[in-house]
Amino acid sequence: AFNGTWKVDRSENYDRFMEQMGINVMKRKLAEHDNLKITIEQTGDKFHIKESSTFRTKDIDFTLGLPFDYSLADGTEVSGTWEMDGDMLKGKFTRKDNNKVLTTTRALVGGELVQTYNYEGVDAKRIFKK
Ligand code: MYR
Repeated sequence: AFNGTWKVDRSENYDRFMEQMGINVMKRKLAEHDNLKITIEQTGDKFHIKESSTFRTKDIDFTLGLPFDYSLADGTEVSGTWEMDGDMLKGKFTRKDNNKVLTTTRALVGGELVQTYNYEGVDAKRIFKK
């Protein structure tokens, strides 16, 4: 059900979230208009994700429940897992530089893909359309 190509439509509190992540204002301004697009291909508990944005293109493979490494567009490295909870994907990732935890979820809401983010008490959302 997550399968398809999703383009970011709008964001909520994303600038504040990135600030909490320690990203400087210049990078935040660029990231606000990153035209992020993700293509999700799920086969059983395996996911293949193609990420493309103004920053980069990247392929990611993971299996639900198995830890993997990922680097954020600003180079911050994290390691963690995605798990399925009902119809929701729940991710928990730990930054390698400071051991702090970033949690994220993906859910389908009214035909849109809603991704939430939390880091150190700050919540944000990005909402994608097909
Ligand atoms: C994926 O499923 O797309 C790959 C794994 C995602 C890991 C965590 C994503 C957090 C992205 C936060 C971006 C914040 C930039 C400061």
